[in-house]
Amino acid sequence: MLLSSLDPLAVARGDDMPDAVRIGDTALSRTDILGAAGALAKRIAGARRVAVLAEPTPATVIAIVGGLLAGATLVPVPPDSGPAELAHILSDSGAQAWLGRAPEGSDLPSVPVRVHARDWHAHPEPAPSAIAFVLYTSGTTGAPKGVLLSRRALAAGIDAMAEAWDWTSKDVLVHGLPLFHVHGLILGLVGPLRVGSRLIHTGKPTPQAYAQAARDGGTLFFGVPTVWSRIADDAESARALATARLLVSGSAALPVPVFERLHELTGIAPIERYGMSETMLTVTTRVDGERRPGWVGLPVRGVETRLRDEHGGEVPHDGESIGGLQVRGPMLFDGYLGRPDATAESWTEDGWFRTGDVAVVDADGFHRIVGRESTDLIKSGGYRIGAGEVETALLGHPAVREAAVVGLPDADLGQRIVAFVVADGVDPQTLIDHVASQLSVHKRPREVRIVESLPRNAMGKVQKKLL
Ligand code: MCA
Ligand code: AMP
Repeated sequence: MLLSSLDPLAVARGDDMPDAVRIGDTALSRTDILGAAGALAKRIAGARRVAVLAEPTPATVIAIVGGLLAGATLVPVPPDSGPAELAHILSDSGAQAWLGRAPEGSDLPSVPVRVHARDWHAHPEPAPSAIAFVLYTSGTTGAPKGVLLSRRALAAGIDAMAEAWDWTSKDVLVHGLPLFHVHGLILGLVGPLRVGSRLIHTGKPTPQAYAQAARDGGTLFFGVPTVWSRIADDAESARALATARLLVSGSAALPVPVFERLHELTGIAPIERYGMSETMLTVTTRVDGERRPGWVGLPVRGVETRLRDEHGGEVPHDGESIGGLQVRGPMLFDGYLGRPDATAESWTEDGWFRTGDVAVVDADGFHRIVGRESTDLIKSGGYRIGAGEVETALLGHPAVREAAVVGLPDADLGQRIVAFVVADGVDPQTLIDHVASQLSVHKRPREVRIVESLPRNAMGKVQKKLL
């Protein structure tokens, strides 16, 4: 069922549902969520931009829904952001207050989220072009940029997935992903509220928690490849998922052996889908179509894709020729906050978004993601991490003279962050902890190698391919 309204909460306003969202040990009914969110929305009426410490808790669910009801722009903040990352997100976004708990070190005011408060005042639906979320995401250099996602884009992105996967109010969605990215937050929380399906958020995405959620009636499971690979290694948990309707993988490439092992253990061929913070999901395999290991499928409703070579020339869709993937469609972002330069650079003159990914498309329109154009964007555990941001954090340590960060292949994480560092008298673990304390913990190098010098070309630029 697809909604004509752009209101992301339209269905949730329908009949009550006792455990619409289960998160941790708490079950929230639709009445709980909308009543408490309504009370919060009333208190923040007129607020423009508000931050939410995106812990997987009932208070976060209510803060997000309250912000949406009030028509404010929400800035979800990773709960483990270190001081450098937190300061950047708060100043760059211009957030005026926290909804709910404020992290240490922030002097912004905080508006308490009262889970048991109720208010049923009607809030007018903001314009479709109103920005619902600013999501911070890493680029190849510099600090993360704020991706502006409108209410119109949210609705289009969620509805396209609902159509491709036949996701309806009969489903029970299960995942344990973070609530500050498109995957866990937009698809994974706003998605079920818009579609009207229940959500079980498992806190952490462990194999045991997913198996338990399957026993509790979960039908539609989301995970990043690291989650699926851990499940595929735990045959007993994997077998419990055989009762599911769909297992969906995304945010990074699902290794073919993991696809096959999951298929073997559950009897279900996983759905793979491709997207970005900037585009939400644009390509997926479908509930009623082929699910080819290593391929991400077809453009979703309203999306067009094309391949271009480095000079902007056409690349044939022959299943072999590799080109830069460009996309357009109604779920794309409205630009990077305060960064007209970066926004302009990411679009072609004729209005296509340059994903920065390299792909092939076959004659039937099936897509395979081959990799990224830049080695400076790393995908580790499904998280996108800019090498430049980690290098800046490392260079902030007094013992570090030079640093180069790369992603090396890793069986569990897809890529693992490895830092090559020229430094005096400091041990690797100290530097790992230093990055973990400045940025989100998942941005820490898993390995630091102290070296005499970094390989540089004649221009003095570090040659990462040699590392
Ligand atoms: C370890 N820890 C440390 C340190 N070392 N803490 C501080 N300092 C250190 N040096 C702690 C951590 O705090 C954490 O504690 C624990 O060790 C494990 O952390 P970590 O090793 O980082 O986690 P993991 O178990 O390896 O995580 C794997 C994961 C995670 C669960 C798969 O990577 C994950 O949630 N990925 C999802 C990413 C995602 O949603 N991406 C979507 C973006 P404790 O456990 O106690 O807290 S993509 C998107 O949105 C697009 C549009 C799309 O396509 O969907
Ligand atoms: P993020 O903005 O964190 O979602 O990161 C987006 C990037 O994740 C894309 O540009 C791709 O490089 C990668 N990505 C997302 N989904 C897939 C997928 N199914 N297969 C391969 N790479 C993916």
